[in-house]
Amino acid sequence: MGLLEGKKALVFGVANDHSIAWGIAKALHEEGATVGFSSMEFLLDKRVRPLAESIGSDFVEPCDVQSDEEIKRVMQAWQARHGTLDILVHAVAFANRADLEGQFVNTSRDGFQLAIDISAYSLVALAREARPLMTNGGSILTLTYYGAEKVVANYNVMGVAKATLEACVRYLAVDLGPEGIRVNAISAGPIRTLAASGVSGFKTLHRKFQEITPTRRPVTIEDCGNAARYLCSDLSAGVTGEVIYVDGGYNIIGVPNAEALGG
Ligand code: 1JT
Repeated sequence: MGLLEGKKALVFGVANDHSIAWGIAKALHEEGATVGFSSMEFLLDKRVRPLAESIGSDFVEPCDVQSDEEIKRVMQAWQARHGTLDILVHAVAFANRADLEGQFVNTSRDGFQLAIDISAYSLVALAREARPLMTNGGSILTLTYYGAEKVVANYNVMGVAKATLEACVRYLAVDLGPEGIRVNAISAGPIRTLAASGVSGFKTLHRKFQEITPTRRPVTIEDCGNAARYLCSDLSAGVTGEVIYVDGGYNIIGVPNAEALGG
């Protein structure tokens, strides 16, 4: 019997089969959860619907997370179909490509607001609308990255957005905790997703990561899915407001050994 038998999960942010959100959705399904999907409209027919169907799901709704109305509409559609919600996965982020290279000091006001609105505020808005459906408590899970806490070259405004997101996780955990709703984040090592592809410096970062991280292998979307089995089930009933690293131990390293540095 799965850890999530009878649970209902809604996953925001699948783009394709390389998405961390897809790794998480697969794992939740394997544990017995019913899984629905919401992503940007242009991704749905070609990418998301076939993936959803492969795990027996026909709840696939478009959502622009910058719109409160669209978020409300998706939650209403979920309520009409499933009544209640147990698990909310937020795997959504965006920044202008131009803001993910060069100096952070050059980030425009618009670029800054855009990154924070889509990557951090959207968690608050989704949590607020999901809350009334989580009548039996629940688990809210988001995705972050090490660039939130230490400076990672080129991550720039996304680092600030992820720092904001991690603080939102803590404040939401306090607001929703009394209702049995837990809120946590997975801080994943670099994974070659659609979001990461083409970002300047990502390829090098991905290669260097494997040489330095204690496990000496890349982090996979299945690794993230496995952490999600724990964070979305009662196994983690005593855990909320946390950032859980799925990074092969990268974050514990102060100075890597000479071998890892390449000489
Ligand atoms: C976004 C993008 C959020 C890439 C992201 C992300 N979170 C992690 N990555 C991968 C990454 C990107 C850079 C990096 C290290 C990891 C792109 C679209 C917007 C949202 O720095 C070298 C830039």
